[in-house]
Amino acid sequence: MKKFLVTGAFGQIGSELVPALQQKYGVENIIAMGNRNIPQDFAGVVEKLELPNFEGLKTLIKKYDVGEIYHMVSLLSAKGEEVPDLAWEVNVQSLKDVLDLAREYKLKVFWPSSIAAFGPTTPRENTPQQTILEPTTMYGVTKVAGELLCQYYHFKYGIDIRSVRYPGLISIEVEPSGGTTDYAAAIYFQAVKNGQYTFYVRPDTTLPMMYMDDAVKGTIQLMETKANKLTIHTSYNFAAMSFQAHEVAEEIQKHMKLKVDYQPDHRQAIADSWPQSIDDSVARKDWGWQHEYDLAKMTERMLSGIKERFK
Ligand code: AKB
Repeated sequence: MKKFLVTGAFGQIGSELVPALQQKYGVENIIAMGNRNIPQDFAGVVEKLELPNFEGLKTLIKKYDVGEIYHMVSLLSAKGEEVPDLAWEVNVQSLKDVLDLAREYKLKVFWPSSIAAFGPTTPRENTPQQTILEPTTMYGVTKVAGELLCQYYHFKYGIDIRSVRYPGLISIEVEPSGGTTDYAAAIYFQAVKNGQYTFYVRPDTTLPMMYMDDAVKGTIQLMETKANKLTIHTSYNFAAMSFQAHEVAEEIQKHMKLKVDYQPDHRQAIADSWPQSIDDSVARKDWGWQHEYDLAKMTERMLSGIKERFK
């Protein structure tokens, strides 16, 4: 059996995608590649490599006879504004390397885009699949460039590349860092640990969000869909729920005491440049995407999971 290579395997998505792939395809068939935060007790095949590194990646593909890559490594929006040159290198150059290797070794590729591909000129409500892409962050610029590269390689070289535009992701295993939507996950951890959270956005800030179980399920589902069903070769709109910042606090307060205050910082402008809700009907039609978690169900799961982890 050809192997699966996951780059960014120990980041927020990778940490939950890898176990799901291991369970589905066998632990020995998943190569988890990362650079930092590799857990000492990681159960599986692990490789340490910092990207971009074309030759290093090529060596791994040959060593393990890789057939599919989930290329998850990415610098997120807030971090990308601190180090825009590095964001370009990591997000775009490493994708170009993966796509060139996909040509050479006939690889199937998954690559994550984001709602950050949209910008202030995009319709903010129920943002359509095909619309204006004029992001104002370097992260968003790398996502638009990446989407177009994926589509180009698909039509020019026939490569099977699949992608979704992830909303803010909320998960128990790894707290996100360097993103704009991080508050929606951080509040759960701070609620359990300290009973207090200071938002860095206004209470009415509304963004599309998704619980990680749904994100992982949808990602694998897209990769398993027959190629002839797919009509989008840039990246699929992908959505579950949208809520205002104060609504997540109120949902947690139904379960426990939590004090919140609001001190908006530079991330507010990024949040304000993104859509508030996403029309993902094309994903639902083409490959049967359906989310399971809403805010209430996610909150129960997050609070019990975090309490269990830190007890
Ligand atoms: C971020 O906030 O930068 C990410 C994203 C929406 O892609 N979570």
